[in-house]
Formats: sequence, structure tokens, C-alpha cells
Amino acid sequence: KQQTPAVLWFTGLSGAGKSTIANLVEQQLLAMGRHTYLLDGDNVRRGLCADLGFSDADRVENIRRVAEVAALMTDAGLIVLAAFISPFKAEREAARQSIGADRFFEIYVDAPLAVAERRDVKGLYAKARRGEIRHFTGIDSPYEAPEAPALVIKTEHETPERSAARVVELLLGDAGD
Ligand code: GGZ
Repeated sequence: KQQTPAVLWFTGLSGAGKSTIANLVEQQLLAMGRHTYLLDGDNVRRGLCADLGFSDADRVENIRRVAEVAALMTDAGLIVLAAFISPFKAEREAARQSIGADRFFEIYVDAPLAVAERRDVKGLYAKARRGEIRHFTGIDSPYEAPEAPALVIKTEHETPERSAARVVELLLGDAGD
């Protein structure tokens, strides 16, 4: 049976839980025999976007490239999971356009700044507060929350497993089986 290609686009602050949830969703989809690819900062910023930093202009270009790659991968029939802060509405809307609105699912991984900062898994918020990292999202670089996401995940109030299950429901409910 053929699968419906789609992009699950996870947006939210650093430390909100995007990668954790995207990884669980991918595991579930793979277990169901779906073909997937997970794009995130770890694989994209090391190669395709190795020339980019975290200025507004570089983030815009980072997300533009990711959206184009995601569009190509959906053309190849994949379910793409994209987990990037993607802080600007305009670039997320551009991604929706190039990918196609019918196969683009915007998922807002919504953790308050205070919660993400308290987790501070990589110690980056502390560095940003000390001024050792500039242009850190939520500290001295903006994050524009989605206005009408397909799904909102409050990671403060829900387990990653439950969140992942809701993403899979969203995809299979909307995209068909
Ligand atoms: C935000 C930064 C920064 C700055 C390094 N601002 O929690 P992480 O570490 O693993 O994820 C963050 C990642 C963000 O990369 P993205 O490609 O998702 O950003 S964007 O969509 O805005 O282009 C964080 C790390 O990179 N990181 N410096 N200044 N996050």
C-alpha cells in the first residue's frame, strides 16, 4: 500500500522537546513500515548549512534550504520530520507554500521559555544569559509563535510518548492510511 508523503514541521524554542518528540514519532512510523527522514540541526547544520550561523538572515536561509530539501523528499514519497526552531512566521509560511499546504503539518512544540531554560540540557541558556552566546532564541533573538498550527504540544503537561501518539494520529487521520 502506498503511503501519503507529508512533512511534519516541528517548531519551538531550543529545549522545548522538538527532537525528542520527532524521534519518537519517527520510531512509531518506522514500526508501521513507513518510509521517513528526520531533518534537524544535528544533521543539517553540520553539512548542508555548515556555512550558516544564527543571525536572522542565516536562520532565514537555513529554513529556506530545509524547506526545499523537505519538498524534494516528499516528492520522493517520504514522510519528512523537520525539527528546527524556525522562529519566523514568514519562513514557515514559505515552507508551507513550497511543500504544499495539503501535505504540510505545522506542530507547535510549546514550552514556556522558563521551562526550556530550566531544563537547559546543553547549558546554552546559561551561556546566553552570561552573554557568551549572542542571538539566542528567547533571550536576545525573537520567536514568533504559530497562529494556527495543526497541533499544539505543551511539553510541560504531557509525556513525550503521549505527544508522539497525537502527532501520529494527526498524520494518519488527515493524510489517510
Ligand atoms: C538558538 C542555538 C543558538 C542560538 C546554537 N539560538 O537545543 P539545541 O541547541 O540542540 O537546538 C538549537 C539549535 C537551533 O538550530 P536550528 O537550526 O533549529 O535554528 S533555526 O531554526 O533558528 O535556524 C541549539 C543550537 O542550535 N543553537 N546557537 N544562538 N539555538
